[in-house]
Amino acid sequence: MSLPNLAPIPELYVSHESAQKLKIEAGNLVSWDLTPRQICDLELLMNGGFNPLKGFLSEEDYNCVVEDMRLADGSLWPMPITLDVSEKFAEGIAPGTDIALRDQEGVILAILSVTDKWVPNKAREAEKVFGADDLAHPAVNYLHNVAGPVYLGGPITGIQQPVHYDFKARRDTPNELRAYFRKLGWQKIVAFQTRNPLHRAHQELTFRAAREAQANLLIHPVVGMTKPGDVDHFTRVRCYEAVLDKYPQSTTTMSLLNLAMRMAGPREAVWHGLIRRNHGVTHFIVGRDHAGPGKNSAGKDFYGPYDAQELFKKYEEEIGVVMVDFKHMVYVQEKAQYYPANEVPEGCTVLDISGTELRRRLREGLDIPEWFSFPEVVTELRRTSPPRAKQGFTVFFTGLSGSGKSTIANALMVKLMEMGGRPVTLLDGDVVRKHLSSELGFSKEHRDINIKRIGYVASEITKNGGIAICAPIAPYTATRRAVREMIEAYGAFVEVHVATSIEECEARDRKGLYKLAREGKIKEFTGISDPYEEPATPELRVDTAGVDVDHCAHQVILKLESMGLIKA
Ligand code: PPS
Repeated sequence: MSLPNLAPIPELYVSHESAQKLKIEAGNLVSWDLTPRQICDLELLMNGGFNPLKGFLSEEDYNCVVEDMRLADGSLWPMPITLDVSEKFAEGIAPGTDIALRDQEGVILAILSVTDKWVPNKAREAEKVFGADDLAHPAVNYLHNVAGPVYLGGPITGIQQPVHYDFKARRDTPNELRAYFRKLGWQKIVAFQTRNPLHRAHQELTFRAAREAQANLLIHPVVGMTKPGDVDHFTRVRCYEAVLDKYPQSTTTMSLLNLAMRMAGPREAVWHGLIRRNHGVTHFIVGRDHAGPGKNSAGKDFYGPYDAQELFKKYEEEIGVVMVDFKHMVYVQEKAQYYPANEVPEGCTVLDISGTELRRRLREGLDIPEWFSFPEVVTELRRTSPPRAKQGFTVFFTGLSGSGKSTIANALMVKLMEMGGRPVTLLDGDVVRKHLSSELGFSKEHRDINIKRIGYVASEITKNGGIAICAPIAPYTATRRAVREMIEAYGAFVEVHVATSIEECEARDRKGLYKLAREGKIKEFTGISDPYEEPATPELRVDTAGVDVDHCAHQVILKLESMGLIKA
């Protein structure tokens, strides 16, 4: 295990000439438009990052991976890499079919020769792979609410790599990294996996890890998909570039990994180890709560803080990579330097800033001390995360028809326009249905499309620094959550539940729709013949019964002030 085997590993690409020919032939095949996550998975399948996988898992491999973290042939593999598709697409596919896999612009990247098609037991997958069938886990939510219901498996013939326009020089395939290590004569390489900006503590710990292992260092950040709400990878890579200068020259390199993380804690750590082995590294830093997804729906951590280290240790030999424990580094004021938390000299003052505290300081434009981070990193973070009062945000009203959403939303819009500073757009339920969704009805499928359209427009407004006010019924929790995730990538999402009771809405019946719904003349009417799932933890809940509109809108304004989104 001590010296790396840096010989090339198998890739799934065909030769350049064959690729040209295949691409033309594949134009006649039935095609599947890959999702962003599938593109990440496909890239690592094709370039050997997921070696020994030869394609998307077959049903037998899938079952073995879910149950035992192994492929059917016994090789260690902890993560199901599956091609999930819609029921409609799956209808026309049978084992023996070849499918052209296309990126989001329609470019054919690979051919999948289907050997297996099955409907997975997603609850079982969630329990075994992620530890709980709990939608608070981002990958479990993805599994149930984003991934298609049918899985296709089979070998891949790689035609071309997914195209990246950003940071091209920093992206390496496993074989490119292996060749680089060979060329420089690096014998031991310790990799650091990260999805966050690097601050001084990270720089210290990675530097120490490399020194202790007497190894060179590979900073290997994930730029595919990370946890919803993370700092975007463009900003992070600019921050990493700045930190790279702080390491002793020629001991350290950085490469970007287009991995779609699952935040699966212990299983994910083992998976990360195997992926790094494929990239030619010998050592891997595993931290406290590695790839942790945060709290479950009962407010408890999904995994114990050292579960990932324990599982990695158990399989270390098979992974073929030595685990280096992550040392939690803290700043010791009197010594003006970083120490591992368990080695702090007695009587000294320890300083630390948590991730939550850092986000608060960025949000509120407060000081971030030099002992904590590098000025270049802070400048970069401030550039992309201006104080909240200057960022875009979305106020998303949800509630029954006739609950008063539109009226409050209108009043709020006027009040915000009176304050000035940011453009305000109102996406009212009825207005959206007229201009964006006129072809849609009120089935679950159509309501979901409608809400996701609203979410998309609101996320663009938020991204560009504006205020979006949405006021649809939005009856389903999962869809509201999907919209929240879209928006929180760019700014705050303020969910306001207009909690006027069904009795009150029906008594008001401003549009006469409840009467028609009771008479069965309008089908699938929310609250009467169609469900409304109440938000469990909205940012604000208002009830309009006996309260005037002005007061309700004022409550929202106070909430926005308390969140730092507007200044009094
Ligand atoms: S949804 O579920 O969020 O897509 O609904 P939304 O786009 O907000 O549209 C709701 C408005 O459409 C009218 N309407 C109905 N509502 C609920 N169920 C059924 N079947 C239905 N048919 C028509 C109704 O006027 C809603 O407007 P609001 O402003 O909510 O009263």
